[in-house]
Amino acid sequence: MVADAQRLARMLGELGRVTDEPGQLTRTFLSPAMQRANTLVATWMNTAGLATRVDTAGNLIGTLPAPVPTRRTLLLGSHLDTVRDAGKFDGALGVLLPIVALATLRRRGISLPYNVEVVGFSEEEGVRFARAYLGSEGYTGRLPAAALTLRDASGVTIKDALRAFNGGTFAAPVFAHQRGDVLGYVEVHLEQGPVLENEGLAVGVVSGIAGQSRFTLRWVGRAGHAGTTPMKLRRDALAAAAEFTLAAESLARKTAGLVATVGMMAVEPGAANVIPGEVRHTLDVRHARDAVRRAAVATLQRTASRIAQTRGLKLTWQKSQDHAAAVCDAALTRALGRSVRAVQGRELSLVSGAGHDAVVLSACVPATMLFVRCREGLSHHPREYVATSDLAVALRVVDDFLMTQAPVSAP
Ligand code: HGY
Ligand code: MN
Ligand code: MN
Repeated sequence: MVADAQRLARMLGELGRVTDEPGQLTRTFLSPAMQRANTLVATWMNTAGLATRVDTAGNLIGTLPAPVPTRRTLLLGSHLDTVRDAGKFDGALGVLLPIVALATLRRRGISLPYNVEVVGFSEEEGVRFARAYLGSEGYTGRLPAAALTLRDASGVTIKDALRAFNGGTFAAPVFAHQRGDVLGYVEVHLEQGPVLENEGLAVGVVSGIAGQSRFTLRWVGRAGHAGTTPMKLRRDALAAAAEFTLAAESLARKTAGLVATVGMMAVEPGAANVIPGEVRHTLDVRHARDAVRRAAVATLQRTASRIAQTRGLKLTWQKSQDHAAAVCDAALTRALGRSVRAVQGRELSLVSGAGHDAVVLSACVPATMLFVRCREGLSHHPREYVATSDLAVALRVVDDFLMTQAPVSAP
């Protein structure tokens, strides 16, 4: 497995150089780099014996049929899009690792008694349209029509982008499988946290994924001269957004398990000597328990309204997504855990604070995840890193799972 892990590391490095922004790794929904990534990964899928296609939502789908025709199918995958200035493991690991595992089985002349489908989802991070999971929602036939009107920074709607990608027309994809035919969905992903490293473990299984709410807030005050406008006469949109950002941070700091982040902020008109008249920013709120997350969102909505009123600004608060916490399928997670114990000797179960495509898949098929240790728990950062020795452990776990633990009949 060491040679396979080294090959996987090289593939991750090569894919990590396919970017929309030279000098850093950025691949966003339906971008030129995303399409080059689909082409590159499709060649690796073909080499492993998978037939490939791209659906109308931009998802790359590789299918390896069982030697004896059957409808039973195991799904593996993750996303091929990235955040801005990303690391090369987030998403890509969960697409490339299964491809290497299947290529290894093929080299050993081993076939599986069920079909395997490996999916590279086109959009999980939600960078371009501030809405995550567009790829897996499309793949599972759950892309909400209401989402298609969301616009990116240049005013292009999701529908426009999908039409352009599909040669002028767009028909949303439908899920290609009957629920009863799918043995399960397994997503391999770096942990993006410090737990495995602290425990001295290479891999762990995931019991659940935190729910997340995302919003775009727009503060409208009045631009003005920075030198001549007295402070008491200002309606400074950036000062209001800053006060809100600190209020969100303070609420999260005093609420156990809650995280709140303002990750993107656009300031208009954006000149040093002009009081900001308009600010648009995102808000991302997460917690393992939906009731806590929803209560926090309600508190922050009240806080934002109070700030806007006090400062004489207009505020609009647009929800771009709301995903309940997901519980991984117990039987599938136990099966994966048996492979972890067989390889690593010890099994650790974690809750994911990060969102994943498994959230969407878990709504329609049994889903679980394998987490892989990452250095310092760092992710969404160019220094994101998974040791090749840990890639080898993860490959051995997936190999064991495919050969011995995967359920050969759907639940
Ligand atoms: O934002 C997240 O939780 C994930 O990395 N998409
Ligand atoms: Mn990810
Ligand atoms: Mn991510």
